[in-house]
Amino acid sequence: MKDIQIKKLISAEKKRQKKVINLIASENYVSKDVLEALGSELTNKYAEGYSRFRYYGGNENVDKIEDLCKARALKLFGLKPEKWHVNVQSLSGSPANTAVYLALVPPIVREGRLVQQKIMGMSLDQGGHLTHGHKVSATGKFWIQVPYGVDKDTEVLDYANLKEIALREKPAIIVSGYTAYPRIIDWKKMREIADACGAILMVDMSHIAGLVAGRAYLSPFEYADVVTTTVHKTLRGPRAALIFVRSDKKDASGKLLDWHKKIDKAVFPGLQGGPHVNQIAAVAVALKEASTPAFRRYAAQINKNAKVLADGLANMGWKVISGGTDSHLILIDTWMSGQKNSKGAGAVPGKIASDKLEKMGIIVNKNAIPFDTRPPTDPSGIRLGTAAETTRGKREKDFKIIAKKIDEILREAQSYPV
Ligand code: DSN
Repeated sequence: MKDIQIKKLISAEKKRQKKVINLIASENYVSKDVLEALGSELTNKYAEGYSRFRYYGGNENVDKIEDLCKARALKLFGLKPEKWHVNVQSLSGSPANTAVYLALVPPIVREGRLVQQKIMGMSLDQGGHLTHGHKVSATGKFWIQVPYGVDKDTEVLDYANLKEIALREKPAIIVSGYTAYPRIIDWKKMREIADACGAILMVDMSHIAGLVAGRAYLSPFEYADVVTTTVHKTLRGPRAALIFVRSDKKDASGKLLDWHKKIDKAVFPGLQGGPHVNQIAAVAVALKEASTPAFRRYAAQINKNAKVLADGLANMGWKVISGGTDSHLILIDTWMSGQKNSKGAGAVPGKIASDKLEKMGIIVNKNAIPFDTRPPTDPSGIRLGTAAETTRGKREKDFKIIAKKIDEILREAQSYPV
């Protein structure tokens, strides 16, 4: 590379990534093949439109790449093309979720007034995502969020309470799948709740997509109407998103709803112009990698490692939200309302916890815990994930050591005034 400044910075970042223990739950390390596709000549190509319906010439190779990517996406999750459609053009998770709302529950102008529809989504501070209707996101400005959360005592979903909210508020769409929820989600119950109030059921499986692909987490496809996912978390692909949607759904009169056509239109030309073709090729590569037996072993190992990390920290006195994990993700209350427990662990605000860990080479993110009393800029906890370090070959014995290191660093941090 001739640009020395950027070359040096890329090389510094490469070194940083190698040196640290990366426990960011939403990050991973892609293969050389994924990087090669991302850095290919495909980045030069404009391809507005979809396969065989493009607004630019010269797309004979691009059409094949997009078709292959779509076929691999459906195959990986065991979906029949007569029942499911997939859009592979969304640039990332937030635009993908916005495209779903725009397509299926759009704001309507009635008698000159904007009528906003309701998205029932988990609150950000309970583990939801900004695009599940939070007020600072466009999804909370053009739609009305009906928030829900976890049970205060168990810190897991209370489906009876969710049903009550749904029946009272009658949302147009219910979003399940979260960014800071470590436990199994009962998709069947979510389907029952959506049916009870006549809502569309959307699952945002961004965090767990790799686990679903690797059969290490229950698949939502049997129950959901729409499934969105980013590709760059447990699925270990490039930064990108996929939208899966049922194409065979009919209305009460038996007419096809054509949700897939609406979704495609919402992505392009609704929200974006030309797709990033290099990214689509890299997604295709990652999807092929995720269909191998080696990836299944990887997904199983992510879960095993997460359990060891959660148990290790719990045994050393740290409060693990919900008491454990069924995925790659762990939420730790480092603050415990300012108290230390009988094992002397606690009373480290999330920001200090994250900063101190980073100084010692362990990268995490500070995170709100359910019913947090501290501000989002310095919440009560940290979020950990095992996907990235599992890619680098770490096993249970390594995560026992990592738990011990985290405990040591946080205990030292307890002695700093807050
Ligand atoms: N930022 C992602 C995460 O860390 O979960 C979600 O967008």
